Amino acid sequence: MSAAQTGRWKARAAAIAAVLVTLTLPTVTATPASATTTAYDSTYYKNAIGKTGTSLKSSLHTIISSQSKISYDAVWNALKVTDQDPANSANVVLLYSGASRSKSLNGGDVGDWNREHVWAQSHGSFGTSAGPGTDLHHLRACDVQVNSTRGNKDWDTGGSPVSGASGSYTDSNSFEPRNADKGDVARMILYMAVRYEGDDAWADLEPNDSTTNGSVPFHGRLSVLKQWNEQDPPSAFEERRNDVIFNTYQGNRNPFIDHPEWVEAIW
Ligand SMILES: [Ca+2]
Ligand SMILES: [Ca+2]
Repeated sequence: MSAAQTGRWKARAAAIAAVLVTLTLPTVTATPASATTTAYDSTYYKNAIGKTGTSLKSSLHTIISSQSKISYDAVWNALKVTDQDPANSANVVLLYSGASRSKSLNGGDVGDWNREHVWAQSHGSFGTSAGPGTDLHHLRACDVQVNSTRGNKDWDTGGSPVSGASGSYTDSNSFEPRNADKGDVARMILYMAVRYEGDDAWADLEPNDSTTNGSVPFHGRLSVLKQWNEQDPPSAFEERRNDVIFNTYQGNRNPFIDHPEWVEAIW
C-alpha cells in the first residue's frame, strides 16, 4: 500500500469513528413537547404555521374566535357526547378522578356529576351566558363534591389528598389534578387565554404565576401549567374531544391539543 493509500484509509477510518461517536452519544437535553404536524396545518392553521410568540398568539386568536356558541343548558347534553367513556357509552369520564359515571346522573346532588369550569367563572366574572361560561373547550364533567372542593382555586402542586379524586391534591388556594389530567387542565387554561383577548363582550383572560387571583381575569400558575403540558401529552380522549367540539358544537379547535409545542412558542 502506498503512503497516499494509507493516508486515505486513515482518513476514512477517522470519519467512520466520528460517525460512531455521534451515534452513541446519549441525548442529554430535556426535550419540550415535540413539534407535531396535523391534518389541519394546511387548512385551519395555515395562517399560524411558522409563527411564534405574540404573532402566533394573535393569529391563533383570530382563527379560534370564529365559533358557534351554545347555551348553558345545552352544555349538559354536549358533555354527554364530548366526555363519553370510551369503554362504556352510557357513562361520562369525570375530570380530576377518572371515574366513570352514568350520563343520567347529571345534576346537583351528592353522587351526581355537573359542569366544571376549568377556567373558574369568577376569574373574569363571565357567568354562564353564552360565551366563556359555556365554552366546551374548558367545561368538563366532574363529581359535584369534587367540583365544590376545587372551587375557583388556581393551579399548583401540593396540599392534601382530595376526597373522591384519588391522585388530586388541594390546599387553601390551589388545586393539583391527578397526573392524567394535568396536561388537559393546562391546555384548557391556555386555550381560554388565547380565545378571550378582551375584544368582545368578555374580559381578556390571561395566565400568570399567582395562586391568589381571586376574581381578576387571570389564572395561575403559568410555570406549573407549562410543566403539566409537557408531562401529560394529549391523549386519545382529549383529541377525540377536540374533534367532537370542532365538528359538532363550536367549529373551533384547541390549538394546544393539536400542537402542544405552541405553549412554549407563546409562553
Ligand atoms: Ca391527560
Ligand atoms: Ca387573553
